[in-house]
Amino acid sequence: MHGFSDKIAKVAEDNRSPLVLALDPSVRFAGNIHRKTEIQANLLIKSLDLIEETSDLLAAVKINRHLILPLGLYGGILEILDRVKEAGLPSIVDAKINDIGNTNRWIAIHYMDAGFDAVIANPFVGWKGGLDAVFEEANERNKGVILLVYMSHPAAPEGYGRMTLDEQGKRLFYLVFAEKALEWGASGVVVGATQLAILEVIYDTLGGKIPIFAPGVGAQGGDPRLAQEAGAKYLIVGRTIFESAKPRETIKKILTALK
Ligand code: BMP
Repeated sequence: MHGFSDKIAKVAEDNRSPLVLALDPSVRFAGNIHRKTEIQANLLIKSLDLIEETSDLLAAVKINRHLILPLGLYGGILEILDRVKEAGLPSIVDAKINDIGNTNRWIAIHYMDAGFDAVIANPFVGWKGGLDAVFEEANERNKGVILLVYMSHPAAPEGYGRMTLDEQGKRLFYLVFAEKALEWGASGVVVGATQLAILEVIYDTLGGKIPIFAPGVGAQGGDPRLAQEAGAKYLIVGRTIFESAKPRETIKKILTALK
């Protein structure tokens, strides 16, 4: 078990919530895209307020490039990470690490040393000279690595859903990736909440040993309860909460629907 896995499991239990809040507004919501300082201020204030307002209803917070690019890792993101930590929540950086080892290592070091508890990486690049560097840096710091196994968007079958031919014969990429997650000691896998049959198959392959994080709830059409029933342990929700006029009520509605 990694520090991250224990931490998120405990917070989810204490707060009775499987929700991972993704601080991801749509472009329109963030403000006038031509006024960068206005966008930066909006995103920072909204994110800090949202964490303060909803932290007792969450299992974790996930940050993606919606915030990292405009606010800067060692700028506004540090402020947000401080707020996340003060609230006692674990943090996940969704950088979908996807490069050669040396580049991956730098990406992992920066994010982890900035304070993130877990990183998301793409298993398509493989182990040797690829994700081995990410797992090394994470293990050294007792941080988590979460692997993309099947994405939530409509084109996911073009990549994650393709057949591959290896020494074990013809197999689906997402099943190979689920096995890699077990082999490499990942702290979690991402499987779209929009893909219920695939969620179930991946859950069976993992045998409950690694938690499934399911994005795609709400804005992308995924149903939280069905995703949970199919095997998702954590539900990642972005725009539905971020853009809600009453985020606490929106979260409570989702949580009630899960019971
Ligand atoms: P939203 O709830 O607003 O659709 O946001 C979902 C979040 O999860 C986004 O950060 C997106 O990049 C991420 N995500 C996803 O939607 N599907 C995947 O398969 C993998 C993801 O990381």
